[in-house]
Amino acid sequence: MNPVKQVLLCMLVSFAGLMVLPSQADTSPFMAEGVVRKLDTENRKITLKHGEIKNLNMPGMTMVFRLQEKIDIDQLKPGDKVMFHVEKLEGGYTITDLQLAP
Ligand SMILES: [Cu+2]
Repeated sequence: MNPVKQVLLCMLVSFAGLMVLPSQADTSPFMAEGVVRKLDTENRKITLKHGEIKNLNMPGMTMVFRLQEKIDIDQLKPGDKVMFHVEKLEGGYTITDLQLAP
């Protein structure tokens, strides 16, 4: 390969990298891993043993979260593995997205 082609290829690869990386970081909210320990259907609270929650700077632990209205608590049972997104909102740590882990 001649040097000019090499430089052009290098620029192309760098440009492609710039296009891809920021969109990945911005569009997908951080999903933490957890295991359901306890469910409080009446108060919409869930006890999870969770892994690191990067967006909250929280290490792994077992704790209680509130569940946002849109999450169907009836689909969950103790022992289920889940992926979830949590935010610190007024009233405490609130799960805004939750899916059963594959
Ligand atoms: Cu925690």
